[in-house]
Amino acid sequence: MRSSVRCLVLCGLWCVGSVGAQEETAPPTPQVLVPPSFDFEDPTTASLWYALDEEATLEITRERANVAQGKCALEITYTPRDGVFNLFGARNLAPRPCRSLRLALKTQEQTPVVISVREPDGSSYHAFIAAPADQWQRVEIDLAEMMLTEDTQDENGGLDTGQITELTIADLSNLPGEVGNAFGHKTGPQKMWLDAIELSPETVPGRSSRSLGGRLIRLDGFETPVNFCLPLGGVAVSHGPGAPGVAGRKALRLDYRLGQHRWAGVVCGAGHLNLVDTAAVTCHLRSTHQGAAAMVLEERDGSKYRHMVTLDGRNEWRTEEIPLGGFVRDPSTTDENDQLDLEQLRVVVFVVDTFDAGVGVEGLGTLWLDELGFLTKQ
Ligand SMILES: [Ca+2]
Ligand SMILES: [Ca+2]
Ligand SMILES: [Ca+2]
Repeated sequence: MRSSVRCLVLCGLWCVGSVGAQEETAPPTPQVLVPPSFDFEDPTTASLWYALDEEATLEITRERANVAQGKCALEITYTPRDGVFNLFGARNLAPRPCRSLRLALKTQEQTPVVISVREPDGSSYHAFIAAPADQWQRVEIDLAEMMLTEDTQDENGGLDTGQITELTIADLSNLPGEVGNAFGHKTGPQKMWLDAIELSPETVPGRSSRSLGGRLIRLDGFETPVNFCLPLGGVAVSHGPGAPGVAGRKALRLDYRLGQHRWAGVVCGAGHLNLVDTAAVTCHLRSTHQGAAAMVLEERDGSKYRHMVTLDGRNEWRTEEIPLGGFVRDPSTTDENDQLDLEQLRVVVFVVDTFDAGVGVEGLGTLWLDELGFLTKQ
């Protein structure tokens, strides 16, 4: 069990690192700056977007179901396969003061998506999306909640939102190795549609917040219409009713199936949080079947710390509170100081061990996750 968690999270690190690495090798671009908003009503704007895969096509569609706003949208057709990274983007954006990134996104199948913005010095910040099959997602990202990719550095440690010159969107399907098995493989051509993209000066609701008199640093209450996480192991990600007695109304619903990747769950970006004086990790959990799950905290340097959580299968909400001392370093990872440093936290991974989880007659199990966050010391 341990080696599989280790491999999964290690591979996750490799994967997100590869985003930046491949961007570096992208071809040179024209000099003209373009406004950082795209409604694609002008057909020539399709040419302002590029794909790393030379066989991918980017064209304007007028098909009503594939347009989120106005009469036109960008339709990208690509075939995920070994050795090709499914990354699409626009460069040479004219920098402007902004606080949020808004876009409409639809993918043919459920897929893990990484959205990134980049400063001219190469500092890259990203956010994760679980894109559902064939549904327009109105994505609104608070730029303050994007996190620095672990393969880039930033001299001032923060995204300078007035300096963004590049925007990319990547489908993490068909990556090589174990990470490919975790994020999933697709067969045949895929389509992604983009519309109503804008780097905006307006604020948008964030997914993270504080409550309990400031003691709870909520990473995600799962109230936003879009799920800001990466699905793993073929899990179906959706919303369900939230835990009672907490502020929100919705929770993250995860439907896992036997016979797919062993570890089924989600990766949540946490690198934007200030976690000084944190004492514990907390969440609300509900599960339809007994089993085991792993909560993994990963530092920016790849050090991973894990706590195993028992799923009671009672189909009732219960609260987990895991003191930081309950997390054990994955022996396959090294850490220069051999201790968990939450100020270096990059992602939280929550995965069910489907080899050790009950399922119903159709091989399906469900769990709900809510109010994922951190408790500060008293
Ligand atoms: Ca910066
Ligand atoms: Ca909630
Ligand atoms: Ca450490």
